[in-house]
Amino acid sequence: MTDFTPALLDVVRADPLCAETPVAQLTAVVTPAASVYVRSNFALPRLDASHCIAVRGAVDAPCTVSLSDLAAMTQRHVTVTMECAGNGRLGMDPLPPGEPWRFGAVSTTRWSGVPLRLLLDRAGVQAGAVEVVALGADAGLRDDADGEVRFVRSLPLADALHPDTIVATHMDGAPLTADHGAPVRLIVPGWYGMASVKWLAALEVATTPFTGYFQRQRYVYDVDGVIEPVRRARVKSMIATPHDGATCERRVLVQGWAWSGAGAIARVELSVNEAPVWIDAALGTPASAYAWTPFEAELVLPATETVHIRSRATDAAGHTQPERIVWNRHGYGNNAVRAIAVTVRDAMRDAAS
Ligand SMILES: Nc1nc2c(c(=O)[nH]1)N[C@H]1C(S)=C(S)[C@@H](COP(=O)(O)O)O[C@H]1N2
Ligand SMILES: [Mo]
Repeated sequence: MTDFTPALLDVVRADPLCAETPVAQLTAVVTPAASVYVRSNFALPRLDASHCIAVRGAVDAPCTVSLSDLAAMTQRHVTVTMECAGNGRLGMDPLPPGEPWRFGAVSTTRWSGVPLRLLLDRAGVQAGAVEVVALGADAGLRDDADGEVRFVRSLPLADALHPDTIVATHMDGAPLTADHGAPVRLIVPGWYGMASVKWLAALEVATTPFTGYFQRQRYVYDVDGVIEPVRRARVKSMIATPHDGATCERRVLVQGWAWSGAGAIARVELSVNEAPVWIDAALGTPASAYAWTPFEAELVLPATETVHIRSRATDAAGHTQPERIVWNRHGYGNNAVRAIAVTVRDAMRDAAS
């Protein structure tokens, strides 16, 4: 059972719900709440208003935090572009197992809640702590694990203590919906979505690195058995208008978004029909340090019927989107340059004139 409205999402899997943001909804800075992509690994846990978060482990004073405790604390609002690490999996060949996401498992949302740090400070993190383990209330069976697996993820202590890592209760000013983690979830800006644990049930301060299923068996780049954890989002861009498959005039305003978990976007370039020349797009101001950066450029397309347009982003840390993705076993982190195809209106007439 989910509470989604199918018309506002492109469903990849119905139960548990995995659904993409429709391309047409990716033209706004903040994605309309009903169209924010959903990625759930297990059946929805139904939590009510009496839900509390347990704070325990290597802390001086273990405690439980109720929803009214949270409401009484200092609120923080962060606008965050969140992308599923599996976004673009369908662009990998051969297709790895996992949800076959196209390119809409990314959204930008204004989240509100309490800095995780306030909860940790209240409990008193002890010396020797290295990570904070966030436990979701959802669990289920997996083909490659024994017994029930719970959705549990750890964060390095420094990321957990960052003032913009929040325990969120609201999106877009309204209480979280069940699919997005009601009544409370973690939001970890800059990281791929798996770090933002929904239906947050407990926080455990740990003195050794956590090795659970969703830390070591999933959300890892596995390239020929060499394992690298999936953490911050790789630099990426997407063209939002015109959209893939659209018909447009020869003179066309190309607009889109670029983001990176490693910092600000420094440059976005466009190319037409695999031409080796890249054209710089103009960058707009992002809504926050964690929100995607708008870009645009006016292009004059060749008078052929089908034209391919590509975008390539570079972040302030110097990472540029690769031409081709390094294939990995679970199909994560596909940030390769992608071409959209458009049909040029009256290409033949224009060519003749
Ligand atoms: N408890 C729990 N938290 C979770 C998940 C989950 O299955 N269970 N999925 C994660 C993944 S993989 C992503 S991409 C984001 C998606 O958040 P959303 O559904 O609100 O867009 O939630 C993360 N948090
Ligand atoms: Mo994800």
